[in-house]
Amino acid sequence: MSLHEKCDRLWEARINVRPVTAFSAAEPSFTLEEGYAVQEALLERAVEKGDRLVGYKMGLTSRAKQKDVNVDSPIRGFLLASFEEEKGGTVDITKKIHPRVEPEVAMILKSGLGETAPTLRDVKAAVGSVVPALEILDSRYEAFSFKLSDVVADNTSASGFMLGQTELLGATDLPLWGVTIKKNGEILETGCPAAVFGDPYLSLLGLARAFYKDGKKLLPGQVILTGGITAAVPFAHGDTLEVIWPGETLTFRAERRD
Ligand code: OOG
Ligand code: MG
Repeated sequence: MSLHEKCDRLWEARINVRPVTAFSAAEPSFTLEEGYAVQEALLERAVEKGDRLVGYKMGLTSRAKQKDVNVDSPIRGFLLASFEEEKGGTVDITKKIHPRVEPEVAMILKSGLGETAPTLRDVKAAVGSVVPALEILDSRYEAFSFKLSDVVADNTSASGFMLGQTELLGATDLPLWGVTIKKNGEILETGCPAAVFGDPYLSLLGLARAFYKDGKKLLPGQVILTGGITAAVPFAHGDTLEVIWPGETLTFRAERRD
Protein backbone atom coordinates (compact mmCIF):
# COMPACT_ATOMS: atom_id res chain seq x y z
CA MET A 1 0.00 0.00 0.00
CA SER A 2 1.38 3.41 -0.93
CA LEU A 3 2.07 6.20 1.51
CA HIS A 4 -0.95 8.08 0.17
CA GLU A 5 -3.25 5.10 0.56
CA LYS A 6 -2.11 4.70 4.17
CA CYS A 7 -2.78 8.40 4.76
CA ASP A 8 -6.27 8.00 3.22
CA ARG A 9 -7.04 4.95 5.37
CA LEU A 10 -6.11 6.74 8.60
CA TRP A 11 -7.93 9.91 7.58
CA GLU A 12 -11.10 7.94 6.79
CA ALA A 13 -10.82 5.79 9.92
CA ARG A 14 -10.98 8.98 11.97
CA ILE A 15 -13.76 10.63 9.95
CA ASN A 16 -15.89 7.47 9.81
CA VAL A 17 -15.05 6.46 13.40
CA ARG A 18 -14.14 3.02 12.11
CA PRO A 19 -10.75 1.56 13.04
CA VAL A 20 -8.43 -0.13 10.54
CA THR A 21 -5.99 -3.01 10.91
CA ALA A 22 -2.43 -1.89 11.68
CA PHE A 23 -0.45 -1.74 8.42
CA SER A 24 2.45 -3.79 9.74
CA ALA A 25 0.18 -6.85 10.06
CA ALA A 26 0.03 -7.27 6.27
CA GLU A 27 3.26 -5.39 5.60
CA PRO A 28 5.90 -6.31 8.20
CA SER A 29 8.50 -4.30 6.28
CA PHE A 30 6.66 -0.99 6.95
CA THR A 31 9.47 1.17 8.34
CA LEU A 32 9.63 3.89 10.95
CA GLU A 33 10.75 6.35 8.28
CA GLU A 34 7.69 5.49 6.16
CA GLY A 35 5.56 5.91 9.29
CA TYR A 36 6.84 9.48 9.70
CA ALA A 37 6.18 10.16 5.99
CA VAL A 38 2.53 9.08 6.43
CA GLN A 39 2.29 11.29 9.54
CA GLU A 40 3.65 14.25 7.54
CA ALA A 41 1.04 13.62 4.81
CA LEU A 42 -1.73 13.61 7.46
CA LEU A 43 -0.50 16.96 8.79
CA GLU A 44 -0.48 18.44 5.27
CA ARG A 45 -4.00 17.23 4.68
CA ALA A 46 -5.28 18.63 7.99
CA VAL A 47 -3.76 22.03 7.17
CA GLU A 48 -5.23 21.91 3.65
CA LYS A 49 -8.65 21.31 5.23
CA GLY A 50 -8.27 24.42 7.40
CA ASP A 51 -6.76 23.14 10.66
CA ARG A 52 -3.62 24.72 12.15
CA LEU A 53 -0.42 23.27 13.58
CA VAL A 54 -0.04 24.45 17.21
CA GLY A 55 2.78 22.25 18.45
CA TYR A 56 4.18 18.78 18.88
CA LYS A 57 4.06 15.85 21.29
CA MET A 58 6.46 13.27 22.50
CA GLY A 59 5.11 9.79 23.17
CA LEU A 60 6.27 6.62 24.88
CA THR A 61 8.69 8.55 27.08
CA SER A 62 7.87 6.62 30.28
CA ARG A 63 8.01 2.92 31.15
CA ALA A 64 4.32 3.04 32.09
CA LYS A 65 3.40 4.18 28.58
CA GLN A 66 5.78 1.81 26.82
CA LYS A 67 4.21 -1.10 28.69
CA ASP A 68 0.73 0.32 28.00
CA VAL A 69 1.00 -0.26 24.25
CA ASN A 70 3.90 -2.69 24.11
CA VAL A 71 6.14 -0.39 22.06
CA ASP A 72 9.39 0.66 23.69
CA SER A 73 10.86 3.63 21.89
CA PRO A 74 9.96 7.30 22.14
CA ILE A 75 8.04 8.77 19.20
CA ARG A 76 6.80 12.20 18.15
CA GLY A 77 3.65 13.62 16.63
CA PHE A 78 1.93 16.92 15.89
CA LEU A 79 -0.81 18.91 17.67
CA LEU A 80 -3.58 20.74 15.82
CA ALA A 81 -5.66 23.71 16.97
CA SER A 82 -8.79 21.52 16.75
CA PHE A 83 -7.37 19.15 19.40
CA GLU A 84 -7.58 21.64 22.27
CA GLU A 85 -10.33 21.06 24.83
CA GLU A 86 -11.70 23.50 27.40
CA LYS A 87 -10.97 22.87 31.06
CA GLY A 88 -14.00 21.72 33.05
CA GLY A 89 -16.27 21.26 30.06
CA THR A 90 -17.48 18.29 28.14
CA VAL A 91 -15.39 16.37 25.64
CA ASP A 92 -17.40 15.31 22.61
CA ILE A 93 -16.52 11.68 21.91
CA THR A 94 -19.00 11.18 19.04
CA LYS A 95 -16.04 11.12 16.66
CA LYS A 96 -13.72 9.06 18.85
CA ILE A 97 -13.27 5.30 18.47
CA HIS A 98 -11.88 4.20 21.86
CA PRO A 99 -10.59 7.27 23.72
CA ARG A 100 -8.09 7.24 26.58
CA VAL A 101 -6.72 9.99 28.82
CA GLU A 102 -3.23 10.42 30.26
CA PRO A 103 -1.47 13.06 32.39
CA GLU A 104 1.39 15.05 30.89
CA VAL A 105 3.54 18.10 31.48
CA ALA A 106 3.18 20.70 28.70
CA MET A 107 5.83 23.25 27.77
CA ILE A 108 5.10 26.36 25.74
CA LEU A 109 8.03 27.82 23.86
CA LYS A 110 8.92 31.50 24.04
CA SER A 111 11.71 31.17 21.48
CA GLY A 112 12.47 28.83 18.62
CA LEU A 113 14.83 25.87 18.52
CA GLY A 114 16.64 24.19 15.66
CA GLU A 115 19.25 26.65 14.39
CA THR A 116 22.05 24.88 16.28
CA ALA A 117 22.44 21.48 17.95
CA PRO A 118 20.39 21.91 21.14
CA THR A 119 21.68 21.35 24.66
CA LEU A 120 19.58 20.96 27.82
CA ARG A 121 20.44 24.57 28.68
CA ASP A 122 19.17 25.74 25.25
CA VAL A 123 15.83 23.98 25.60
CA LYS A 124 15.32 25.25 29.15
CA ALA A 125 16.03 28.80 27.97
CA ALA A 126 13.52 28.42 25.11
CA VAL A 127 10.61 27.44 27.40
CA GLY A 128 8.33 30.32 28.44
CA SER A 129 5.74 28.35 30.39
CA VAL A 130 5.32 24.89 31.92
CA VAL A 131 1.81 23.76 32.83
CA PRO A 132 0.06 20.59 33.96
CA ALA A 133 -1.86 19.02 31.10
CA LEU A 134 -3.71 15.98 29.89
CA GLU A 135 -3.72 14.26 26.54
CA ILE A 136 -6.63 12.42 24.94
CA LEU A 137 -5.59 9.53 22.73
CA ASP A 138 -7.64 7.66 20.17
CA SER A 139 -5.85 5.08 18.06
CA ARG A 140 -7.24 4.67 14.57
CA TYR A 141 -6.24 0.98 14.75
CA GLU A 142 -8.43 -1.90 15.86
CA ALA A 143 -8.09 -2.85 19.53
CA PHE A 144 -5.54 -0.03 20.08
CA SER A 145 -3.05 -2.54 18.70
CA PHE A 146 -0.06 -1.54 16.58
CA LYS A 147 3.70 -1.64 16.09
CA LEU A 148 6.10 1.31 16.23
CA SER A 149 5.83 2.39 12.57
CA ASP A 150 2.00 2.07 12.65
CA VAL A 151 1.54 4.34 15.66
CA VAL A 152 3.91 6.91 14.19
CA ALA A 153 1.89 6.92 10.94
CA ASP A 154 -1.28 7.44 13.04
CA ASN A 155 0.21 10.63 14.53
CA THR A 156 0.97 8.75 17.77
CA SER A 157 -2.77 8.23 18.50
CA ALA A 158 -3.14 12.01 19.07
CA SER A 159 -6.72 13.25 19.41
CA GLY A 160 -6.96 16.00 22.03
CA PHE A 161 -5.28 17.88 24.85
CA MET A 162 -6.16 20.21 27.71
CA LEU A 163 -3.82 22.70 29.37
CA GLY A 164 -3.85 23.89 32.98
CA GLN A 165 -2.83 27.33 34.22
CA THR A 166 -0.54 26.61 37.16
CA GLU A 167 2.87 27.98 36.20
CA LEU A 168 5.60 25.42 36.86
CA LEU A 169 8.43 27.25 35.12
CA GLY A 170 11.46 27.16 37.38
CA ALA A 171 9.85 24.68 39.81
CA THR A 172 12.87 22.61 40.84
CA ASP A 173 10.52 19.94 42.21
CA LEU A 174 8.70 19.51 38.87
CA PRO A 175 9.74 15.82 38.58
CA LEU A 176 7.99 15.15 41.89
CA TRP A 177 4.67 16.83 41.12
CA GLY A 178 2.37 13.92 41.89
CA VAL A 179 -0.65 13.33 39.68
CA THR A 180 -3.75 11.18 40.22
CA ILE A 181 -6.35 10.15 37.64
CA LYS A 182 -9.87 9.48 38.82
CA LYS A 183 -12.70 8.13 36.70
CA ASN A 184 -16.14 8.67 38.24
CA GLY A 185 -14.44 9.30 41.57
CA GLU A 186 -12.33 6.14 41.55
CA ILE A 187 -8.52 6.43 41.62
CA LEU A 188 -7.12 4.53 38.64
CA GLU A 189 -3.57 5.81 38.17
CA THR A 190 -0.99 7.79 40.12
CA GLY A 191 2.47 8.96 39.10
CA CYS A 192 4.82 11.90 38.83
CA PRO A 193 6.71 13.58 35.97
CA ALA A 194 9.97 11.89 37.01
CA ALA A 195 8.50 8.90 35.13
CA VAL A 196 9.43 10.80 31.93
CA PHE A 197 13.21 10.34 31.65
CA GLY A 198 13.62 11.55 35.25
CA ASP A 199 12.69 15.08 34.09
CA PRO A 200 10.27 16.12 31.30
CA TYR A 201 12.78 18.72 30.02
CA LEU A 202 14.78 15.75 28.75
CA SER A 203 11.79 14.80 26.61
CA LEU A 204 11.77 18.28 25.04
CA LEU A 205 15.52 17.91 24.50
CA GLY A 206 14.92 14.62 22.66
CA LEU A 207 12.31 16.30 20.45
CA ALA A 208 14.57 19.31 19.74
CA ARG A 209 17.48 17.01 18.85
CA ALA A 210 15.34 14.89 16.50
CA PHE A 211 14.06 18.08 14.83
CA TYR A 212 17.57 19.51 14.48
CA LYS A 213 18.71 16.25 12.87
CA ASP A 214 15.78 16.43 10.40
CA GLY A 215 16.40 20.13 9.65
CA LYS A 216 13.03 21.09 11.18
CA LYS A 217 12.35 23.97 13.55
CA LEU A 218 10.35 24.45 16.73
CA LEU A 219 8.74 27.90 16.84
CA PRO A 220 7.85 30.41 19.58
CA GLY A 221 4.33 29.85 20.91
CA GLN A 222 4.27 26.14 20.09
CA VAL A 223 2.88 23.77 22.72
CA ILE A 224 4.93 20.66 23.45
CA LEU A 225 3.44 17.67 25.29
CA THR A 226 6.31 15.80 26.91
CA GLY A 227 4.67 12.36 27.16
CA GLY A 228 2.30 10.37 29.33
CA ILE A 229 3.36 9.82 32.94
CA THR A 230 1.08 6.88 33.74
CA ALA A 231 -0.75 4.27 31.70
CA ALA A 232 -3.67 5.85 29.84
CA VAL A 233 -7.22 5.44 31.21
CA PRO A 234 -9.98 4.42 28.74
CA PHE A 235 -13.28 6.28 29.04
CA ALA A 236 -16.74 6.31 27.49
CA HIS A 237 -19.96 8.33 27.32
CA GLY A 238 -21.07 9.67 30.69
CA ASP A 239 -17.71 9.23 32.44
CA THR A 240 -16.26 12.09 34.48
CA LEU A 241 -12.48 12.26 34.39
CA GLU A 242 -10.28 14.15 36.82
CA VAL A 243 -6.56 14.60 36.39
CA ILE A 244 -5.55 15.94 39.79
CA TRP A 245 -2.32 17.91 40.09
CA PRO A 246 -1.13 19.83 43.17
CA GLY A 247 -3.35 22.91 43.25
CA GLU A 248 -5.14 22.25 39.97
CA THR A 249 -7.51 19.60 38.68
CA LEU A 250 -8.13 19.16 34.96
CA THR A 251 -11.57 17.71 34.59
CA PHE A 252 -14.10 16.88 31.88
CA ARG A 253 -17.20 14.84 31.21
CA ALA A 254 -17.25 12.62 28.12
CA GLU A 255 -20.36 12.96 26.00
CA ARG A 256 -21.60 11.22 22.89
CA ARG A 257 -23.84 13.56 20.91
CA ASP A 258 -25.56 11.22 18.46
C1 OOG B 1 0.75 6.04 21.74
C2 OOG B 1 0.89 7.49 22.08
C3 OOG B 1 1.81 7.68 23.24
C4 OOG B 1 2.45 9.13 25.18
O1 OOG B 1 2.31 10.19 25.80
O2 OOG B 1 3.18 8.24 25.56
C5 OOG B 1 1.68 8.98 23.93
C6 OOG B 1 -0.42 5.40 22.45
O3 OOG B 1 -0.37 5.22 23.66
O4 OOG B 1 -1.40 5.09 21.75
O5 OOG B 1 0.98 9.89 23.57
MG1 MG C 1 0.66 11.30 25.25
